Amino acid sequence: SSRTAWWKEAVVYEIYPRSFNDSDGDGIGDIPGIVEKVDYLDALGVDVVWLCPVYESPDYDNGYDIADYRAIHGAFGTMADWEELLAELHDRDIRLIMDLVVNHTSTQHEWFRKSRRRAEGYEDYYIWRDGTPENPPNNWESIFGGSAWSYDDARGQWYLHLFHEEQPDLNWRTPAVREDVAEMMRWWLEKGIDGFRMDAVNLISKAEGLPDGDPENGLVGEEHVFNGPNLRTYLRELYDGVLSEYDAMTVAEMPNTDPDRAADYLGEDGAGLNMIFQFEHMDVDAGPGGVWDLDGWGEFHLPEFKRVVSRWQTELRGRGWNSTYLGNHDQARIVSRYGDDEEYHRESATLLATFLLTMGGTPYLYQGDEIGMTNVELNSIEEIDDVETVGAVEDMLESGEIDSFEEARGLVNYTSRDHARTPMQWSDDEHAGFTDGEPWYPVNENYSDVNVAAQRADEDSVWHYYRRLVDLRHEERVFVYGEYDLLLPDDESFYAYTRTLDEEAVLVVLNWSGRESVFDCAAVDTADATVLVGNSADPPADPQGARFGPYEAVVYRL
Ligand code: TEU
Repeated sequence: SSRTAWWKEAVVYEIYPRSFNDSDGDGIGDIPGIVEKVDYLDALGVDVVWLCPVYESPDYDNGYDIADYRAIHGAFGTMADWEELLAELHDRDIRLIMDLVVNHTSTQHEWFRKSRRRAEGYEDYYIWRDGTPENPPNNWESIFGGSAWSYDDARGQWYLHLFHEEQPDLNWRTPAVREDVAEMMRWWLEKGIDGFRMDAVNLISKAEGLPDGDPENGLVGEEHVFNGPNLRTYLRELYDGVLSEYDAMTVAEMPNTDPDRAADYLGEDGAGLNMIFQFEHMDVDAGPGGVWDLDGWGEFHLPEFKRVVSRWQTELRGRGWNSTYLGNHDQARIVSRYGDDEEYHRESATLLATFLLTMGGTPYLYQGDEIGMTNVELNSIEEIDDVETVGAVEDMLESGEIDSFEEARGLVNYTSRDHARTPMQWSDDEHAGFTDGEPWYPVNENYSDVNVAAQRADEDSVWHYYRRLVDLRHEERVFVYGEYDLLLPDDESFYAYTRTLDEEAVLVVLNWSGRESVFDCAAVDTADATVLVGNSADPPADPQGARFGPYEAVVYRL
């Protein structure tokens, strides 16, 4: 759609508060720590901060198990701290979106405590089913491993949890649940926030009758839990009842969603969502059984990646707005996964920046990627913190798929969410300047080389390149509103595309490989090309027939 909107023009920066900046020396990042870094965000030039959950939580899943939607987690600070953060961001014209986690709560939420004892009005707040403690109601699996059902002795029934057992799924068929969620959203919007990132929200509508899933599926039950029968209605209800009254943006996290479904949820003609996070490009380097499949992981096939990204770019055209991301708090570090975190660290980190900031759709940057933070080495099960990774490894051990951690180690080191959650590397001071105490999770050992202070002092750094690309996106509307056209779809080295808006056209040439490669593309006329930006000292003036170095990335005006 060519209609303009602030959230289409924005660059979003995601903060994982636990690992961003610790102000009080307890080793856990906190909200005053973010306030200290608001000028940093301003210097980078981002327009919106997406703040991962900062609500009261027992932290089985680092805040994605919420005990009170309207209280700030003590380790992160107070509501007054949060209000100060909002004010400081708004003073710099940076907007704030909050994480909305409403597929499930914590077992410690008062709704669950009431539901567990069948308090009047709360009986059906969660998905309870009869059965004996030996026989769960169906064969569905949890995304975090094991069965999706836990037996609750207090109530004498099973409850459904698509994630950890401490994350019971809310029952969206109960109107009071939907009303409570809507009221809570309004409460935050009235506090002045600018929107929501909606966590795992395409799981909220389960198939009628909760039928058994096909046991052959990667996640047993998946066909009955994603994009369920009432999803569009529930989302539309939130839009009509609350969101439509505010100048707020929404981005809905939706694994297992294709462009046709997405179009049905997006925009005023759909369910009112502004954007979704789709996951198809996250599966390109996974095995057929998903990201925890021991066979086939780590095989990144560039033509397949281009096909997936391009399908979203072209199929949503005129039907909905895209989002662009490579990394976040649930994914391995992008330079380790899609680039080369050793020999071509700077080149590949800046190539990925070029992709993120010149693609169609709103770009989402994850903390630390702007300095090229890398994966760590996980050498034993004890070094894993992430509940998903622990569950996946336990499943493999229990099923006999592996006999020891050693056999899953390669996959864990490729995939674990822990990689994204090591503390932010601010400087070469002790603990990378993240904390004066002991960090809750170890700092990546490479912090003396890879850190913000060093990169801000070096004009050629990854950080300065990100900053320049953010500026460029703000200056040239073609990067926001231009049409996308893929070139050389089958090429194994180049990802190249044009963006076109009225009379303006740009060409992006990414040599997405560790090889020198010659660009040769009859489909584009480069006679008048001029370099807008590039990640090398001496980018080819005319790309046609030119040799591009490993991970060289150049943007041309045509
Ligand atoms: O993630 C939902 C989700 O589908 C993830 O399980 C994701 O697919 C997986 O981690 C990729 O390996 C959201 C949050 O982003 C995540 O941090 C939470 O753990 C999860 O919901 C439960 O709230």
